[in-house]
Amino acid sequence: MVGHNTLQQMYKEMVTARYYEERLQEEYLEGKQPAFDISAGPIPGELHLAAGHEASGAGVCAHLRDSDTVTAPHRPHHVAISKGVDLERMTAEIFGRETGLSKGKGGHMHLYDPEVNFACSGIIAQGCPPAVGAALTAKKRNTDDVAVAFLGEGAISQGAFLESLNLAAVQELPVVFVIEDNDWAISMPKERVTDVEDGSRRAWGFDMHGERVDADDAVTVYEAAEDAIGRARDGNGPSVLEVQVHRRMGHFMGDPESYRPDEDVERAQRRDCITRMETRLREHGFEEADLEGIREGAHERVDEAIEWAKDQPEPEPEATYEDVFTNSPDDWPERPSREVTATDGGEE
Ligand SMILES: Cc1ncc(C[n+]2csc(CCOP(=O)(O)OP(=O)(O)O)c2C)c(N)n1
Ligand SMILES: [Mg+2]
Repeated sequence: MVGHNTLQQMYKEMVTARYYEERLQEEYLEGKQPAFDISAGPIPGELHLAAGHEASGAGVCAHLRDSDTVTAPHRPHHVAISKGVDLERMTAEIFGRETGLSKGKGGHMHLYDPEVNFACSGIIAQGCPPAVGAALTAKKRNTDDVAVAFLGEGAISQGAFLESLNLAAVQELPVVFVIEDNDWAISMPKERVTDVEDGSRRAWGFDMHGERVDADDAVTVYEAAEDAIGRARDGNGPSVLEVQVHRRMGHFMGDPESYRPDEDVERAQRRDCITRMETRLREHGFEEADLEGIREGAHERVDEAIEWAKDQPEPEPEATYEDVFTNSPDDWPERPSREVTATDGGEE
């Protein structure tokens, strides 16, 4: 059963993530018009928004602590916020500033916060092997930490995902794979890339537990994740959880979505997980003023983080090659010359 404080916390994270992306959207569009120029403005490059996915991040991460590992894909903001990634430094990273999580060199798809063991990547399913590695580490070290890998339904046929499932199953690792099914992989509808309607069934081929949450509801996600993460933490092995979410936006900012039927866009707008969460909160006795108070607090926090980030310095051009290799080639030590002795290859 979900408690009062958890409900409040999940709602706070969801409205923080939604408003954060609304603000990013405004900032992103600055300078990119009238002809869309992806490299212009304060946030150059691609931007993938996760509006409509918030229930998944909040419901899953409610069971996690800082020492648990989370990996996310290219649509990471809601998960990062729910995992407790530093909002100021994350924002500075997205704006390419020196004080960003990766000194402004990673951008919005490559956020990394070792304080809370969070990382994401633009390569789909790429987060699965590192999550398995983190789970293996936890098991070898005898901690009860767990790892969670988020991925999209478009990534469930990737080798990285399937091989990760196999290793996790064989080694009984404390890892949960969370598939966010938003029905689309860029412009490709789900049914054109897989015949499996319920992606959590991928688990069955590895004799692993798999479950799908169909409701656009953070509380239902919370309950399903409680089982999956509890199972992992108690040493009872991995599982797959698929969560139905909705992509309220284009694949990335600037996507004209000409491939997408109007009814699908309308459905995503109608089935809003935040509206659903507000109904849940009212059922649990929250008043409108409580909800308004949570929203206001979240908006204030976001506005502050964005203002702070925009004030941060940009990295010096000379810093471009720093942290790319462990050392710059100029610093590499002289290689000791190695005597190469010919062998006849068969004396013994
Ligand atoms: C290995 C790899 N192949 C292709 C791409 C290009 N790509 C970026 S996002 C994407 C679709 C992802 O769809 P899904 O996993 O469902 O996530 P969603 O965007 O719907 O959240 C693809 C194919 C990539 N980033 N990585
Ligand atoms: Mg998808």
